[in-house]
Amino acid sequence: MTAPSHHDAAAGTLPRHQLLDERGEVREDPALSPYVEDLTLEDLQHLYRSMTAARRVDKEGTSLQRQGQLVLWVPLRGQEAAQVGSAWPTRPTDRLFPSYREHAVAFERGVRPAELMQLFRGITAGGWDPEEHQMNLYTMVLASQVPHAVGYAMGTALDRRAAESEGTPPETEPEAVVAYFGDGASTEGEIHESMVFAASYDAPVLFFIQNNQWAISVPFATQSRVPLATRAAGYGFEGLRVDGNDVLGVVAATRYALEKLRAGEGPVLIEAETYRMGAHTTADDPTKYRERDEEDEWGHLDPIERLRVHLRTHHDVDDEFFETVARENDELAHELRAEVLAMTPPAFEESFAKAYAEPHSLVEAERAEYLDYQAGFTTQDDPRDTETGGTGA
Ligand SMILES: Cc1ncc(C[n+]2csc(CCOP(=O)(O)OP(=O)(O)O)c2C)c(N)n1
Ligand SMILES: [Mg+2]
Repeated sequence: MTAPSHHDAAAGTLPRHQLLDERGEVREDPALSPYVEDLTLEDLQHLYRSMTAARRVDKEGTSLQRQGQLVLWVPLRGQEAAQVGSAWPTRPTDRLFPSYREHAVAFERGVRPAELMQLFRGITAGGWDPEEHQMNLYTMVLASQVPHAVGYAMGTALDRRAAESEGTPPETEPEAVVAYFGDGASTEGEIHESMVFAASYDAPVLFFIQNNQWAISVPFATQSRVPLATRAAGYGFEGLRVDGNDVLGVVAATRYALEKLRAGEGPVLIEAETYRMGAHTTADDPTKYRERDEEDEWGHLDPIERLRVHLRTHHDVDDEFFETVARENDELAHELRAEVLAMTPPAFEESFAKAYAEPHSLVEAERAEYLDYQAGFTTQDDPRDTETGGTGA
């Protein structure tokens, strides 16, 4: 079965790369196969571990939110190959700019699941140290990270050129930048501006689009008449369309793109065609806007399942490995849960101090209003809880 595509009219204009098909069989692709030729069994097992760990953490995130322990959770289920496959080939010195669903990318960059969940528990407005992981913090404002990514990429290229002209070229490989965004975000104006600048200045930036077929309740077909990868040509750089549920295809496409960026051959766009198997967030109910048949169809294209089958049938990986990984993932999830439950959220009024670096009269007024409101309650209970909230002043 091939992936359901909403844009068959223009599909013939750009090949869709796939190296590991739905049945776990490897396909030959002259352009991309050479980029995964050196992968060892250990590498494949690492990819499998990362993808399944991310899925297990994701499941725990949803449970924790349902139990009132997280403010919100943003599920990634279905997008593990796109995320792990694109993050794994990056170097520690490369800089990544995520949206808000890139948990598996963050884990691959060494962010601990508990660090990431601090944001979703309201402990912090960030979560991890962007300098330590060379990965920016999440942003909920669609596409806002992409101009930053392009500016950062332009800056690294300029720094390098300046150092070279001064006769002090860095010994390290040129840095690459990856900007992650979704099919929905791709229609924001900032994306157009980013792509124009990136092209004009040959910025070493990879625009990595996870086309998960939905922007909350808006289907991809409404957002674009063409595969998003075809748009790159209009800006004058290369766009690749890849099966985003095929981790080998994503690794290969990303390696190819990073090599091009490091050689100073301008930006690259990758559209990874994948599927958001769960809800948009824990505040969303997808049964209201999409058909069960569609979910079932994509269920057969699961990115983890095909790697599992491949490892079993072509590398003799046995039950013991899969059982061990499952057990390790459960342990990870249990430790994560304990760590999350031990995090004490700060008092609500403290959030006012975090709006700006300097005091601001409007924020001060809001804080005073909140404290006044809170003082109207006679009990220590949360005033937002009307069951126990005192006088209701
Ligand atoms: C500038 C802006 N407009 C609207 C929203 C509301 N919003 C949040 S997520 C979302 C859909 C995004 O879809 P997509 O880019 O495909 O990413 P996905 O959630 O599918 O990963 C929208 C419209 C927002 N966060 N920011
Ligand atoms: Mg989307």
